[in-house]
Amino acid sequence: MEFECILVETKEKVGLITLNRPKALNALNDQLMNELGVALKAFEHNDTIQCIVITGSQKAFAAGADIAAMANYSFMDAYKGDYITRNWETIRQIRKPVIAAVAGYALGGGCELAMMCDFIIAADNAKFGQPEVKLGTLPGAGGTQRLPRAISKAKAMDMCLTARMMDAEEAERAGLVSRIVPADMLLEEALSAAATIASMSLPVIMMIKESVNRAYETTLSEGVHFERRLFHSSFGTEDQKEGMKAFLEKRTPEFKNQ
Ligand code: CO8
Repeated sequence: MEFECILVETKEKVGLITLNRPKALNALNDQLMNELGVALKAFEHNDTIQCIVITGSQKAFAAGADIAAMANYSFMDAYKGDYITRNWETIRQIRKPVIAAVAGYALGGGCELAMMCDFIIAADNAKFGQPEVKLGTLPGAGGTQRLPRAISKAKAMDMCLTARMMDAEEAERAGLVSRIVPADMLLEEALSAAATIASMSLPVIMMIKESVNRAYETTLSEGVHFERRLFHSSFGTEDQKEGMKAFLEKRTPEFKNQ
C-alpha cells in the first residue's frame, strides 16, 4: 500500500512510523488513521520487527483528530460512522512494544494516541493537552480514562476541564512520559531505546507488555497471579535457557525468539 499521510521505514529490528501531514500539524484524519492501522499490522506480522516507534514532526506529534473533517458531524454520523472507530484502538491490539516519540504538540487525539503507546519519550519542547472542551466536546479516544491512570485524577481533571497544556517537564514529573531528551536527539534516543528492546527475546518482551498492561485491567492479586504464570512459562523458552547460561558464562546472550 502506498502511504500519503505517514512515512514507514525499518531500522534493522525496529519499525518506524512518522506521522506526516505537516500542513495540518499531523491532524488525525481518516486516511492517516487507515494508513496507521495498516502499517502497525504489517509490522506486527513482520517477523524481523521487534519494536515499533511512532513519531511526528518537531512541531507536532499530532494536534488531534481532524477538526475540519468532523466539524459538521451529526450524532448519527459520529455514532454510526466508522471515523470514530477507525483504528483508534488498533494500537492496543499490537503485541510488540510501541514507543511514542513526541516532539511539539500532542493534543486531543494526538495525546490519546501517544498514551495508547507503551511508553512516551518526550522532546524538551513537547506539549500535551486535551483541549476538546474548547471545541464543545470531550476526549473520545481514552483521554478521560488513560490520563487519570497516568497522572492522577487531579491533573487529569485540570487538563480536561481547563484545556491547559502540560509541558515536557511537568509531564515527566507527573509520570506521563518516561524520559525527556533534547528535541534534536528525540528520534535517535527513541530508536536506541527501541533497538535495546529489540535485542531481547521477542516472546519475553511480549509477555512483559501483556503483564504490565494487565495491571490496568485487574486486581493486584489476579495481576500477580497472571504475572506468575507468564514467569513460569518463560522457563519453557529456549531464550530463558540462553539468557541465564550467557549470564553465567559472562557473555552476551544470543536470543532466537524461541
Ligand atoms: N484538525 C485540523 N486541522 C488542524 C488541527 C486539527 N486538530 N490542528 C491544527 N490544524 C491546522 C490549522 O487549521 C492550520 O491549518 P491552516 O494553515 O490551513 O489554517 C495548521 O494546522 C497550523 O495550525 P495553526 O495555524 O493553528 O498553528 P499554531 O502554531 O498557531 O497553533 C495549535 C498550533 C495550538 C496546535 C493549534 O493548531 C490548535 O489549537 N490546534 C487544535 C488542537 C485541538 O483542539 N485538538 C483537539 C482536536 S479534537 C480531538 O482530537 C478529539 C479526539 C477524539 C478521537 C475520537 C476517536 C474515537
